[in-house]
Amino acid sequence: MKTILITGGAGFIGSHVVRLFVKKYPDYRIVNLDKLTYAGNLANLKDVEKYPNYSFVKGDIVDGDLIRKLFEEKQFSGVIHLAAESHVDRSISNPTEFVFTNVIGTVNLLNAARHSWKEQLEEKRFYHISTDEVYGSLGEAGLFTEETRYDPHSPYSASKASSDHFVRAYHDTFGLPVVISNCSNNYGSFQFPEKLIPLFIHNIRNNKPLPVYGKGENVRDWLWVEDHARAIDEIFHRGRVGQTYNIGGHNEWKNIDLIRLMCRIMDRKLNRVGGTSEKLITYVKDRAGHDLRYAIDSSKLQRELNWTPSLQFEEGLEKTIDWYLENEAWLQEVTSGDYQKYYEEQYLKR
Ligand code: NAD
Ligand code: TDX
Repeated sequence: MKTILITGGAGFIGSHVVRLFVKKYPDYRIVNLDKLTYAGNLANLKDVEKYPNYSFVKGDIVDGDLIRKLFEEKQFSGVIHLAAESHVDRSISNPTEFVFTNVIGTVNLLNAARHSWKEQLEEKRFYHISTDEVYGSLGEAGLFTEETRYDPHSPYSASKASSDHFVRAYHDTFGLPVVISNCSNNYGSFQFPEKLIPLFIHNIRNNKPLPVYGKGENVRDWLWVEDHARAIDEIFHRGRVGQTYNIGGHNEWKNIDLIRLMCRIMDRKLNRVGGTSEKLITYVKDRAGHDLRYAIDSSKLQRELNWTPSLQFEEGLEKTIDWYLENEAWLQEVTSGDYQKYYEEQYLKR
């Protein structure tokens, strides 16, 4: 029986990965290690928490002793590392936290894996989940490939780029069996409402302003979170050691076009007169260092592992909006307390 460590499993993408693995692999023991920051919520995993192959450990990946002991105790044969500080705007207000979790936390996990995995390395795997933001920003044309030079601009992407370099260095220097993937923007259920799509659903629902950064002309490539989780499953099991795989939705949207589409769908779902929600659009000061465009070439993943996105964006967006409208209690819970303070600092000062 394999024991797999999933870090950050109480967060947005992590909870989808934990759910997929717990249900699909009853003969794996899945250990979810999460600090439960503002972004981690065990309510995201209610449907799998009683499964006999699932367990949760509350802990901080920055705590090297805890990580070392956990590896000794559990004898993991695989790691899927998602724990991170993940929001660009927070990295602009507080960069240091991103260095601790994203860089030092990752190095702690690499050290523990390296010391614990002395033999049968071909049966071990350290899978690091990263982002397309490490490649920087594209102009009007072109796509990020696995060969694109790293050029991070925000403290968030700089910290993720640094962690990617450490993961590759542990492969090259110590022979650690690693694999990395860099994914585009995810959307779907359980995403914390500080990111564009859930924040704007929440604000439209509550007739609050929709703060569009700059002119709304930045482009993002959106991927259904369950398609990302499926790609992670494929890469964890069949990706080649030492390799990087880009994951993307072939689904580029200018922010303002996406926001207008969301407004139209929400008007329909909330029985509002057409055009009502668009009136909430408010142009605010641009994000510092705001990358213009991200778009991913995921042909390597398609060619080698036969993965393709499963959902059309319009369908996925409708499903996502329905989920947030039906899960108002979840939204209320995560937008109270700590988050509320951050929300005020972030938006009410603009
Ligand atoms: P998230 O912010 O929703 O979740 C992060 C999780 O990590 C939370 O549960 C949090 O409690 C936990 N965590 C944070 N610091 C920790 C620490 N020090 N120790 C242990 N746990 C800690 O993030 P997400 O959007 O689900 O992203 C998951 C991963 O995927 C991240 O590594 C992110 O860089 C990457 N990624 C995200 C996207 C996206 O669109 N959201 C796209 C590509 C890559
Ligand atoms: O209030 C807003 N107004 C706005 O115009 C917010 C929150 C965002 N935006 C813009 C900024 C971006 O151009 O929308 C776009 C998407 O913003 P985010 O949801 O913050 O995502 P992004 O900065 O693109 O980063 C995301 O994708 C890559 C995730 O947060 C990262 O974790 C992931 O690595």
